[in-house]
Amino acid sequence: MATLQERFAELVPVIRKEVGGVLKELGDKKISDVTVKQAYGGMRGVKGMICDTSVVEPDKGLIIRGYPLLDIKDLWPEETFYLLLTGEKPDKEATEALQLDLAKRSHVPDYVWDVLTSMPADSHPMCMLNTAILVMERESVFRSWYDKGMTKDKYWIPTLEDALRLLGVLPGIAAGVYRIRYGKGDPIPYMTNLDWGANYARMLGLPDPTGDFAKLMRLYLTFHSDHEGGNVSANTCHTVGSALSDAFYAVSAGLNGLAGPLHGLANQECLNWILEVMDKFGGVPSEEALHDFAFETLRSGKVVPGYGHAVLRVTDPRFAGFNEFGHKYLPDDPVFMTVDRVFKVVPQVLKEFSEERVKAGKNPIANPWPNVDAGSGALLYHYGLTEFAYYTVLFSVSRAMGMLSQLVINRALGTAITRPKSVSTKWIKENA
Ligand code: CMX
Repeated sequence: MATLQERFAELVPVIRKEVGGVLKELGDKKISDVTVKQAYGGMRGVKGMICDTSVVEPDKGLIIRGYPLLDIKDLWPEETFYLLLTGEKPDKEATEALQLDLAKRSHVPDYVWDVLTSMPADSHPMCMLNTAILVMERESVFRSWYDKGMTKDKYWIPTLEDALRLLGVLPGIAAGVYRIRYGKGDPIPYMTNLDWGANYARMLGLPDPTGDFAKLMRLYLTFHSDHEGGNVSANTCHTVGSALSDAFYAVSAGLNGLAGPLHGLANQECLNWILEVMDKFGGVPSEEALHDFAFETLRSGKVVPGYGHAVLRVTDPRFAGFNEFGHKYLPDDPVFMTVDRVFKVVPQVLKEFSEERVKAGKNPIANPWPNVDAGSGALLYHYGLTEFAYYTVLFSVSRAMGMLSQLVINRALGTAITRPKSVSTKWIKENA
């Protein structure tokens, strides 16, 4: 089977023709209306952008290139990247070629370590990761070709090269951030004969005698890779990339959005909340205790992290997949048992609290079910990754695959610079 680069090169004329045809035939059709509430409300539900890598169905969750996530949960992350970009699962030969391509690009330059080791000791791991990505921007092949002069039809070629460089180097940087930030010793180099996910697990330096942690990392990296185009990280990466900022700028921008507590940072908040409950009740709490603690959290004006979603209206299949992993590999772990019990109790609490909110004239909580962040932390904690401020970095390495595949596709299609029209409150009052 063709390498990723060869296959995507074959597909570029095909997708250009397809999109050209769609635009010619359907260009003037209407696909969405926008209410005033949506304009003020984060454009929720407004159909105003295209993403072909994945879709999120409210009642099904993530579907990558037509495959419901749980049907492809055994794909390794690099295979997932191939699928995201081309719409096809790679065979063994194409996977190995991609693994080699990533390994060839995995060397972290010394200047990155110099910058990271000179950052203040209390820097957030997400800030360290993003700083490292930005200092590597000088390596952008896209910027170098652009500065020399390049025709638009070639934009995707150096963008794919930047994407591979970033994906090659990200596990090493991310693992290095962990080791530097938490005093775990020198960064560990990438091993060429090991897959991408297992490499990341190994470079973190945590003991993994059974290889189960590497299995978790592969699952984790596939699960977090993409969630269609409108979420904060993907949408931000897309917007910044649409200005022809290179992949280093665009991915870093997206990850800065992922660092927000309502988005990717929720996974650190989530485990924090679980440990707080366990601390308060001296171990795995009873369902009654959890019920009361969840209400206490909500009444104090805080969110229950890991629950709710802007699009989903069912249990996130990513949560379900992690939950299955927990039941298989660590059923007796007290943190996992607490997460599992929270899953039994919190949806009902959120439903009740939502009714209270509605009676008080507030918005209902649209989705009381767990999202991806509710379950992953307990699994990482079990394998010794106990520094939960680090968890969003793991999410970032994975999400880079989705953002980069979307970026490369958009470069191939020559997608226009993002520029929606904003209106003023005065305009709304006069015109709505
Ligand atoms: N706990 C408490 N209140 C919640 C809630 C939760 N888990 N989920 C939603 N609500 C509240 C919202 O804060 C909002 O309140 P206001 O109207 O007073 O602002 C109200 O319910 C309506 O929100 P919604 O329509 O149900 O959800 P949104 O699309 O506005 O927000 C999300 C979605 C994820 C930000 C929200 O559910 C939330 O804050 N969840 C907790 C944080 C979290 O888990 N984030 C991770 C999401 C996954 C990811 O992107 O990585």
